[in-house]
Amino acid sequence: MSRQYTIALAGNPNAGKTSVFNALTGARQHVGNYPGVTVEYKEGIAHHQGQAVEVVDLPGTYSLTAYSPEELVARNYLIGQRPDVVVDVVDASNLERNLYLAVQLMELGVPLVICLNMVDVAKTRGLKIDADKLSRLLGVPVVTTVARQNQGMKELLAAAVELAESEPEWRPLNISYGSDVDQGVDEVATILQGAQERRGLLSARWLAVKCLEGDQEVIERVRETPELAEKLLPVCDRVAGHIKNTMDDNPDSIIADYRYGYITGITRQVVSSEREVRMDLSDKLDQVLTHRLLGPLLLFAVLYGIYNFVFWASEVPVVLLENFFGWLGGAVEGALPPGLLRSLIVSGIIGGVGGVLGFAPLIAFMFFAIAIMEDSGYMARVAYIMDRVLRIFGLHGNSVMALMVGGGLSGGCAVPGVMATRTLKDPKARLATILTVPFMNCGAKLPVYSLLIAAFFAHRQAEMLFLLTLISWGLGLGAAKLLRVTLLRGEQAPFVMELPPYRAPTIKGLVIHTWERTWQYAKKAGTMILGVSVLMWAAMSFPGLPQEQDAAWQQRISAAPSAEARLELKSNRAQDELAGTIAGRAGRALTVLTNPLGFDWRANVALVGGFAAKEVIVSTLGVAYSLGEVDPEHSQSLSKRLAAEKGWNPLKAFSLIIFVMVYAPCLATVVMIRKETGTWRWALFSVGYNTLIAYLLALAVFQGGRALGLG
Ligand code: BGO
Repeated sequence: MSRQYTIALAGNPNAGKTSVFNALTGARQHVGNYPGVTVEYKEGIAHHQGQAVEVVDLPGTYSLTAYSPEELVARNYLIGQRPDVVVDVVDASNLERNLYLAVQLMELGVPLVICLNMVDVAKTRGLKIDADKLSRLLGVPVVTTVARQNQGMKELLAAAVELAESEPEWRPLNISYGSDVDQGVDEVATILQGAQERRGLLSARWLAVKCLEGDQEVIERVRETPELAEKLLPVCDRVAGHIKNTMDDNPDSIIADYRYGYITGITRQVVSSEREVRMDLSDKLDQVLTHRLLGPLLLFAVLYGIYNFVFWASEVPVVLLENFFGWLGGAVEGALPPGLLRSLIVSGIIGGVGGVLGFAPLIAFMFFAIAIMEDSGYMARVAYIMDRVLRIFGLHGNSVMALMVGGGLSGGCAVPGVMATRTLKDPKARLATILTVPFMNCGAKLPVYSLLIAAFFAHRQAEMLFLLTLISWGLGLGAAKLLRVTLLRGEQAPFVMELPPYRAPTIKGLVIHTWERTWQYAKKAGTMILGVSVLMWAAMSFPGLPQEQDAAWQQRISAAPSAEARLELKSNRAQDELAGTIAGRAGRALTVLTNPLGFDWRANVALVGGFAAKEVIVSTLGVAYSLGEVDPEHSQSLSKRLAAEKGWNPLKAFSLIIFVMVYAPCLATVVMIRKETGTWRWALFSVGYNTLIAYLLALAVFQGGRALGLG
């Protein structure tokens, strides 16, 4: 005989919990008090097909915080006693508010059945609720009932027993609370992860959320282990302070907003009303911004506006910075004697890092625009709008966030993009999303585009970047669809799009968000990019010209009839020297493959370096072309140099842009894909998959363009 199951009844006050309890247990009830508190405790026995089931009536609560004794009693009972199933009695006529508790129960991870009660009242109010869809979206059984008339009670008990019989694991629901809180939660959860014995069976993430909500009960428990408290509490304070600074609100209210955002995402899909419903400002804005037709049109207009704004605002600072690095290079050139050291500083360090840092204003303005979209809540709407499109390509609604973070709006980064796929429950859709993220235009590709756009499409800068955004989405989605109909074929699971209420972003929050991300970019330029840039410089400087060859060049140069001819010869000598270096030889060896795409050996060298980090493409081109430069008096920016260079033209530039957009993800992303998929197989697959597609596309662009007489 199977053991006796325990079902705990939870619910908001007045949702009909007592009525459900009475209907299930009849007169077989026992009333007492929870130890130490004056909260009443009721339990009884229900019968399902001759099987006795214990039913425990928890105190009525709106939430699972530690603010009131009732909530604490309910929570501690669930955590301490771990009932087999929790039935949450939900008032269908007040669904949005009642689901708040349901979401919290799901975040805790309890095996849940929703009792959708008072459907009669909902009906008289003109509300229609699609219970099946609600069940699919939440991923839990939903049973409609009218407890007062005993309707649906048998079905409810059967659903609860069936779930108990499957001996379900606790599966905590992870919802996103916005990027600031999510990052904080991850940081705190990582510390808690190591402290298994203090967590008991609770998930580190749940405890982390509670710590950030300032939950006194959980914080007291942490304090019982002084070493843990010492590490954890200062981090919690710092994260809470940061959130307060950027969002001008406490973490607990932001978290509550996002829970309601999750609920709104559900109710929008399952509730329809025959009558006029009262709308707040968020609802009214959503009527326009998430409208089926208007929404996408406005989104396009917003994106287009952003690109125009970014180029307009960054034009002067980018030129100033470029000039500054040009001047700095010239000054060092004048101050140091010719030789390896001068070459290292001017070409390797200033040319390489300066080339990347020069784009910092552009990146900063892009981050500023992204911060406005994120902080206002519009980014969540973008996800909502894009969701319908994504489903066609076999991706998930939640994929949007990962793709956005990964550079869906130029300026993201694939590493957090790949990490952001963790909210996706469907493994195949998640894998497809992970493999699609590297197609997006991350912030590291932006300098490459900007360089080539400035050199070859100077009159259409914003339009070009807008076009590249559309192309990257198109290619990413196409590649995802290809995976979903071949290697990753399978059904799609339903999902919920969060719609948190709109907020007016604060200037302080926008500045902090912009600064944090720009600083990350600058730091990368100063460390990783600097290292790779010096390495690439070395590869492009050694072994240098053999002595007799050099002597022959010097002889020709000194015998040159005019200053102009001398300059030309000097330039040829520098190119000759470069071509003989380690990088030059590697680049030349690759030309067999890349000639049909229009790339010369210097572009090849840059592309190989770009595998370390895409910014390195710009810095390597900077080094390659500044090494070739022999006239420090007339030092030009790299884009001008490329525009004037023989063999470069708009078609070649476009072919290179497409290749850079798609080819192998950078090293950091490959490592992250390995981490998130748990195998090198997918990480290596993404290198091969992307490079192959990149090759075929660039080939089509270059050869197609040539056939059309474009280059
Ligand atoms: C009174 N439909 C309708 N229409 N009403 C329901 C349903 C349902 O499905 N389920 C419960 N109710 P509790 P909590 C009442 O008591 O179970 C009614 O707090 C009244 N009482 O009958 O107590 C239920 O345990 C006088 O209504 O909820 C009860 O969760 C006039 O919802 C109320 C009208 O149910 C709350 C109603 C003296």
